[in-house]
Amino acid sequence: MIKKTLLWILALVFCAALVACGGGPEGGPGTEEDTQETEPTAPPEEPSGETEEGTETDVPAEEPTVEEMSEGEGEAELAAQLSVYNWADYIDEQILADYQEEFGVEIIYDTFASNEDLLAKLQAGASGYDVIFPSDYMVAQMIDLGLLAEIDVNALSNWGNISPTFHDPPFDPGNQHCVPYQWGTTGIAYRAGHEFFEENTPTSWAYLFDPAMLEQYSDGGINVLNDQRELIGAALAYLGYSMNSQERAELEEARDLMLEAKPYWTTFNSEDYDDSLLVPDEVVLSHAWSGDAAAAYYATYSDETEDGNWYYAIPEEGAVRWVDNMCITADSERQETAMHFINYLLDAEVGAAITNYTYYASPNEAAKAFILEEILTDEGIYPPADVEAKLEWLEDVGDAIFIYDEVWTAVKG
Ligand code: N2P
Repeated sequence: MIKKTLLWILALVFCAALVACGGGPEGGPGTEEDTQETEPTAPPEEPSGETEEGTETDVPAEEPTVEEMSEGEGEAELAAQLSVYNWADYIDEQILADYQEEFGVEIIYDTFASNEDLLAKLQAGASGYDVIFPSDYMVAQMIDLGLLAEIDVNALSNWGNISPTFHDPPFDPGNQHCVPYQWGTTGIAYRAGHEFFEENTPTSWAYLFDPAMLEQYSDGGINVLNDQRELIGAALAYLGYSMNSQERAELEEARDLMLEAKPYWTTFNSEDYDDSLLVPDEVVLSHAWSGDAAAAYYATYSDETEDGNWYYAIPEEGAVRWVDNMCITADSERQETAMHFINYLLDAEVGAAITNYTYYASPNEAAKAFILEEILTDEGIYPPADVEAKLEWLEDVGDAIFIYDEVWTAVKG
């Protein structure tokens, strides 16, 4: 298992190296010496592909028919509705409207803030959700708990669009339950042009946890992810421990570190980067997922200054790399429709429309032809190999999860 995990990580590092070295234009951001700071260099432009709008999702005539896209032979029996539960700001809702219009399936769409919130919803029973989007470690937990339906990826005509790098992940051997949706990293977003950050780049978790550091800019507001594995993981990394530590002493040290930093934090929020937090400048620094930070950069980009207001850094002590997945709940009564919908999101142009909206990296290889060049070459979104080497996956920590719960309750209390 460990060997397989290593192989998977190596394969991903290799793939990312290809993107950084060969995927972008020569002389692009991948040539910078200091790769910690990942300031994007240009605003997005329309891709040169056939799509006019990032959200164009028409299925071309040669695409498989509804029947071919469904699991078995004969007509796909699509349900009248499908209930989808996803992370906040994680799809252009136009894509849902397009699907609805094309196939006559009403999408009931709802969002969650963390893997743990999603798990709690499912464990409460009768959630009614058909398609959900857990991260890697949570997929493993959910498989163990029997919360996910088994799927046959070979029944998905668009499965071949997914890069082989993402096939057969350690958290879901053989992709027996889920297919990858988007991937990214977790780091620090900070305000460009802020006096303190002009002189100091937040390339350490000290910027989130060291009171002496925090004192210098916390009056501008600081946000941390409202996410127990992410925040505890960052504290563990800062202390030099594994982000998957199962040691009580290490986790308690992380708790104490967070309790000392907490008075300087303004909010615990993972969902409102656009509406509050970053874009309207409610904070000056935030623990953040890569795509949300990049989206804030592009949303605040000015042609005049040729810059956005938000930069993103991956701390040198190490950071999380994650992949979110599309899975069907074990108690879904609309599994065929769920498969049909997942297959739709795996389409190359739809996959690109997702990334062109979320600014997260896509596991969909075929989508790359339609993804904005600025995204493909943005090191904050597709990190270069030396940054990749510092990233760690969150894993299912088994019974130690109870210590994480305890620590989280103490920190949030
Ligand atoms: C997007 C949420 C990203 C999910 N707002 C991180 N796993």
